[in-house]
Amino acid sequence: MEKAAENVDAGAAAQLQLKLFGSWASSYTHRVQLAMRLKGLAFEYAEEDLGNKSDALLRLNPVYKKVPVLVHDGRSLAESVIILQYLDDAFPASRQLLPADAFDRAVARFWCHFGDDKLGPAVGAVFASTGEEQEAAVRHVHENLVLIEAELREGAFKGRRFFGGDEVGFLDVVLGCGSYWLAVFEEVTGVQLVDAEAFPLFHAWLRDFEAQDEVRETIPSIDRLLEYARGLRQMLVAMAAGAGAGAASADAPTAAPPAAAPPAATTADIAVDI
Ligand SMILES: N[C@@H](CCC(=O)N[C@@H](CS)C(=O)NCC(=O)O)C(=O)O
Repeated sequence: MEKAAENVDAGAAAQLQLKLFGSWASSYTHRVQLAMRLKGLAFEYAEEDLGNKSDALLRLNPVYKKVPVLVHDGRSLAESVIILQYLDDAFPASRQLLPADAFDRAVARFWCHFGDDKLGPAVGAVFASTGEEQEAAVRHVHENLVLIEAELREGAFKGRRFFGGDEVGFLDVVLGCGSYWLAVFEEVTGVQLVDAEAFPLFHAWLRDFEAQDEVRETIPSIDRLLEYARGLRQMLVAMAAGAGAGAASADAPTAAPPAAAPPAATTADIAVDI
């Protein structure tokens, strides 16, 4: 297990009780890492091999068996969004990522749900498909980006630098950790997803988000992500062609979700959880 103690604001003893089980390429893990960095919370990190999950992970998250899992004072929590909300509640003196106003909090949660329920799966479908199926998936991504762009232009987030206001907040963390994959997927598939002219506000927000120190500290290098994504794409396309998981390249990443898909799955059946 890799252990990396974050060396920020070590004053509060409770912070020393935080341990995160994660995976280096997991955007859900990055959400929790980024949130703790923004809050100045020290934590221990345990890297999971998702192809050979540790007994600890299976014990701590027996329901979904996924990362991230956060252990605080010996008690564990799974699901990145639930963990983010818990961190705000459990560390009220730390920078709060959710807005203070009840309505604004609900709006942030709504768009968080949109990200996980619509935008994320749409982007994953582009990555996992080819041909006409991929063209339809790209249209679907654009339909979703139109909705976000409209909120930035004249809706709930009008005039804001970040979704959270002047600083990165809960929704920035949720949408941002995931959105950096857009450029990786564009490079690997050769399909343009975020046209700066079509989605200027979303594009500018993403560049600004990615430039933040805590974000740069959290997101792996583009080269490492590209290598991972190329292997994953190769495996997904082979599986969708009916070649079966056995045809996946030996150096393909050990990403559990694709490996769990049936050999003759159509690309529409394959979920990409990154
Ligand atoms: N909804 C979960 C998704 C977590 C997730 O999909 N984790 C992936 C890595 S990115 C995982 O652990 N996959 C292993 C598996 O599915 O067996 C969250 O928000 O935490």
